[in-house]
Amino acid sequence: MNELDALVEAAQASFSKATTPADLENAKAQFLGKSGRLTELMKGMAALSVDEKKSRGAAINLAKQAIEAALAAHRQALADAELAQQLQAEALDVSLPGRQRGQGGLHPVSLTLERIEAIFGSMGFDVAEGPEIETDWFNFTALNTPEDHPARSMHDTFYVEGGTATAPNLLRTHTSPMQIRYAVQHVKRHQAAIVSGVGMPEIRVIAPGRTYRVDSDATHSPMFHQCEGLWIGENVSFKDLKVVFTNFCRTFFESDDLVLRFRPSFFPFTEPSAEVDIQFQSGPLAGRWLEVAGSGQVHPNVVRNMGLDPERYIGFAFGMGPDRLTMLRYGVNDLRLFFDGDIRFLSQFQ
Ligand code: 2U9
Repeated sequence: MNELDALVEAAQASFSKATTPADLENAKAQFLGKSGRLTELMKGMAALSVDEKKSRGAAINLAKQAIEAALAAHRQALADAELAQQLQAEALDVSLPGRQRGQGGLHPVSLTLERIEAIFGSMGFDVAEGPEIETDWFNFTALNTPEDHPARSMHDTFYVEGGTATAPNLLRTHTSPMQIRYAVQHVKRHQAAIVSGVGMPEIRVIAPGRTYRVDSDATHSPMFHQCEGLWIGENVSFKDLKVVFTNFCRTFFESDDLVLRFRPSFFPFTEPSAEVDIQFQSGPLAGRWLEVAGSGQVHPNVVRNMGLDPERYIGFAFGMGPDRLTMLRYGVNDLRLFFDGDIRFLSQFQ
């Protein structure tokens, strides 16, 4: 094999070994670079005669073309390999199921609150929502709760910054403070009619929302929901409470096969007071008395704190726990399931 053929073969071998474009360019420099082996051969022609230059030059040129062709082929091969590798790495598995945006839905307790609002709305009740951080006045004092009442203790109530040393701010322990706020607004708006003796339109309102107490077990959560109701007018009695609440329970539980029982009780803000129990006459819960609410005739002191004369205005109030109502309606036995945020549990209510 002559010297030029050997050089072409050496170049091809060297290019073949290159696995990256940088390797290949280094290999190229060894043959075609300024002091590469082919360039050195060309320099060596200076001493030759004109005829010898012609034939030698043509031979060197052929060798150069062969090396350049080999170089181009290897450049292409490396580029092809790189593209193939990239395609492999970025390959999409089109048989994978698409990522879906899950369908959202309302929390079971929110579903209950919506039902409660719709049912009482159909009986002419407004919905009042307001602050969860309350003052001592609206949460306790206005509701006729004595200074030494156990509910005011640190064991039962979450106190927060703000307020005064003797009347600190707190997380509301019920939604009744919102009803006092609503009633005070209502009385202010209708003050002229009240003072003139014409009288105000009735107060008919429910207050749903989050409430807080220092309490935590299978049936108590430090945050829980309440929905309280208030109906104040000139001739509103326990009879109306019984009608309203019977209608509510039968609609809420979708059963007319259900009876109510009022059991004497005590709350500072109502007098007389009663627990409301219901009993299904058929179905899975039949025969057991279930406590669903507390209620009573609004205490004269509370009516006075709304800015009304208790000799003229009278009415009833009730309070219930939407969390417990949701447990009863769906047969859930642990309250904490509602607040753990486990989507497997919550999605069952959609
Ligand atoms: C005003 C005056 C009186 C609301 C009432 C209850 C009885 C009651 C409990 C039921 C279960 C709270 O959610 S629970 O833990 N509530 O027993 N609530 S009377 O009385 C009011 C409300 C507002 C202005």
